[in-house]
Amino acid sequence: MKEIYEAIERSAIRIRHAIENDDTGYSDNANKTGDIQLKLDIKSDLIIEEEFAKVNTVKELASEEKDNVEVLNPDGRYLIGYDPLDGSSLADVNLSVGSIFGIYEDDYSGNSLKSAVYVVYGPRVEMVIASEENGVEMFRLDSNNKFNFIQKLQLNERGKLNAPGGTQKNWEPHHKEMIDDIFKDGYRLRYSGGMVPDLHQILIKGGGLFSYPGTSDVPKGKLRMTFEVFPFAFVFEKAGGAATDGCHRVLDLTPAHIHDTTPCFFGSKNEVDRVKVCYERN
Ligand code: P6P
Repeated sequence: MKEIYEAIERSAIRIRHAIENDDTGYSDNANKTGDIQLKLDIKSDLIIEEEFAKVNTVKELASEEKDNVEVLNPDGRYLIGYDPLDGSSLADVNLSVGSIFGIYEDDYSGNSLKSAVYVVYGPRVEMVIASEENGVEMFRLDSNNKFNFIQKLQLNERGKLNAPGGTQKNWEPHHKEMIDDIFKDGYRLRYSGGMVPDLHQILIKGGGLFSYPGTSDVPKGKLRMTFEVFPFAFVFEKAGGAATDGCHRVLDLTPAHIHDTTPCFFGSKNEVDRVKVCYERN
């Protein structure tokens, strides 16, 4: 697994340089889920592909920016599901963006995850690794391009932040009532439109709720299981929190296709329980 983390570190250093120096404009292509690809999306995906090609234990890559999986080493052990630059459109307004990696064995189901990593490209570049062995560890890039361990991340039983995603006019009534009630309890709104910094903030601040629900126009939600939802569900569970689709533990789900999406809620246990009570009633 160490050589996988090192490939992610090398990729993060190169992607950070691309964010700071390259064109943030749109390409002429769209990905499988219909997002018009930014030149940075394509560049970041290429960088990650190049770095993982050096790792013999990686069997195949499944990228949000590619229709199908790409086989690297038929005898490899791990499958990597990743979003090379999540929230990339925020780069041209100088907001934080991120890369997300799920490290799977055998298949891309939630319970096949063995580790999850994300990188936040913000005022500082930080990498978070979640594993069975070590829980959730945060590292920060220094001026010598070295990632140094900073702290373990652990969620409280309940928090103070609320990050409500999705188009509000299309929220189901029970979802809107739940979100309003959470704000009535004094939670603070923290939502940038970037899943990686928004979830990182909840982890660092000790808790709260991030939600991207199914809506009347997009019942299965926007966020992709393989590349985004499963890796963060793994991180939140290892940090003492939870992740649900409203009714099920997210990591108990299995996508029919690697680009499948799901409604998703990540947070401290108290907040995720609140979601389940609300959704089981409706
Ligand atoms: P909306 C970014 O495009 C992304 O995939 C996630 O990073 C983010 O949480 C979500 O979409 C934001 O979506 O509909 O609020 O713009």
